[in-house]
Amino acid sequence: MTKPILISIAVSALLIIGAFWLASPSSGGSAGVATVENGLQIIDISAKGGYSPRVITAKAGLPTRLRVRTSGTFDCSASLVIPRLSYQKFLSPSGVEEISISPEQAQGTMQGLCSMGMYNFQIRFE
Ligand SMILES: [Cu+2]
Repeated sequence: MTKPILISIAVSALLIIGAFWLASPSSGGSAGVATVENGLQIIDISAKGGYSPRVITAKAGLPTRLRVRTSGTFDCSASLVIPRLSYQKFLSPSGVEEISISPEQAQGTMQGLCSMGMYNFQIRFE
């Protein structure tokens, strides 16, 4: 094989490895983590064209406050449903909605979705 061919193979191998690295979930910024302040666990989610982050890892059994931020949200992600909490509300287009989750409710996987079920997010209490 000639040298240019070897170089182009090496370059494309690096590009493929780089693409996999960029696509891996840990560097994608799609997963969220809850923070704990004075014993109260806080989870921040933004709602606009879907929910972000889509997956949040939180501690189980802590009093938790879910803060859903809307900012010019005129799509259906403002129509929020959390079945486990029997929560259903049409959020204002801009603002922060605070939803309390009791230690008893903060167990397992809690799912939130838009009223049509096209967008969703998951809180994993571990
Ligand atoms: Cu929807």
